[in-house]
Amino acid sequence: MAPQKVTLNVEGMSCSHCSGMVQRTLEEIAGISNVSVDLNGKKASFNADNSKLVDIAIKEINKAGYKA
Ligand SMILES: [Cu+2]
Repeated sequence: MAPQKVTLNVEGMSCSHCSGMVQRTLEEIAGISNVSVDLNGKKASFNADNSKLVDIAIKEINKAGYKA
């Protein structure tokens, strides 16, 4: 199965520190790759090996203090 390309809206990022946090949070999740975070566009994009990882990504972003 090919990884699915996912884009999430992320609220609460106000500077490059914030987008860096979201970036690292996503990169730490096994099965998620090609992470890119768009601070100005308030989006995070990545490849997910399965759809469960999308729920995990949302949970982890929210846990880090941002709103996906
Ligand atoms: Cu910040």
